Amino acid sequence: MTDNFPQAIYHFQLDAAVIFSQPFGAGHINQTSLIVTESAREYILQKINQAVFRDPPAVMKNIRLVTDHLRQQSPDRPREVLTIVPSIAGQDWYKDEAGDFWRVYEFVSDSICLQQPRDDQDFYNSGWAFGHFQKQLAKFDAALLSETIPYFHDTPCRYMALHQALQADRQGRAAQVGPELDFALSREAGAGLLQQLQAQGTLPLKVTHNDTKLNNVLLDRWTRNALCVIDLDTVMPGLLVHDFGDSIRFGASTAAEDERDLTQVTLSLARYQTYLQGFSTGCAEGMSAEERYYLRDGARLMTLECGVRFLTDYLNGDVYFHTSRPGQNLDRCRTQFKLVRELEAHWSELEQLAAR
Ligand code: ADP
Ligand code: GN1
Ligand code: MG
Repeated sequence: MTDNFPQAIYHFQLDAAVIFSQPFGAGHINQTSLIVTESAREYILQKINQAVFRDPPAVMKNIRLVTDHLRQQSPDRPREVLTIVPSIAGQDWYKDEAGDFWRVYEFVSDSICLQQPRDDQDFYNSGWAFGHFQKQLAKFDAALLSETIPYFHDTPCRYMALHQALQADRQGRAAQVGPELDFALSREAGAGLLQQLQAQGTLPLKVTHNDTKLNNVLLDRWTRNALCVIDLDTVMPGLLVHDFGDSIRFGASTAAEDERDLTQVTLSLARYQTYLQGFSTGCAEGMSAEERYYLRDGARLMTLECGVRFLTDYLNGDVYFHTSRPGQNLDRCRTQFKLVRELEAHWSELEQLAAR
């Protein structure tokens, strides 16, 4: 007998029979469902997006290694580390007949996931969580990790993809994006700064999260303290300033990532400062003076890069990021470019904040 639940769930070692399932969360990449069993235990079932992650077993191996390492550091606090639920066959994933890869995590109990911070404290706590995450991984051997998405935060490579999309113009949309394209091209020359700083040894490669959006950290429902860093698909060698910057582009904006009214989209300096404090405290002594100095470049370039990626996906026909309405990727691109302008307008203030 079949039911309406995703059938892949029957291939995992749950504690009891499934009684409920529904699509869940606001992630742009994987297909996520909440699953509830008759003992009222909750799980997260995900179909891994194979257009994005070409080698799902390698992704899961990274996550297994990283979560094992994190758990060793806080063995008595299970809610603070993502827990993989094994398949019936004892693996960290299940591959169905169609070739799709699925995984299950325990739902982190009494947690909340935010699309925008309610107040400064929420954002401070998320910054602390991502800073602490880097600190906890400081001694992890990066050579053990597969690069799940090559050149993920290589901004010049993202520009190459934009040029290719423009050239191909598969959807005939290039004519609609003149101002956005002009903006992107006007910033292309300096887009490789972080790669240069890495190559010359000023910024060291570390094990970083690489996708530090506010909705990739869970807070405790009651205390609102940082609880658990999730979405570990892109944990790879990267730069500390990437992780700082990606959080800023999402959480220090005064509007949603896909806001259409750009007058609503501004940079909150208070939020920037609060995140900086939380992140620095979480990293503890793990942030060098050079990394601190280039935090604002991380914020600017991660925002620019994300705008370029949204624009590229719009030109390609919305094939990478999930969308729920036409034009959403172009709207997302516009908010990112507005935020780049905002960051540039406050450039010297951002340096002063970091110097404090
Ligand atoms: P995506 O890669 O598509 O962003 P995520 O792994 O970030 O997928 O999951 C999407 C959403 O599902 C998260 O933003 C969060 O709301 C929720 N989520 C994922 N894992 C858990 C978990 N273990 N416990 C509670 N909620 C979770
Ligand atoms: C995606 O998976 P999610 O929704 O947490 C993307 C990030 C982007 C972000 C933009 C693997 O993050 O790189 O910054 O959307 N993840 C991947 O919101 O590409
Ligand atoms: Mg996510």
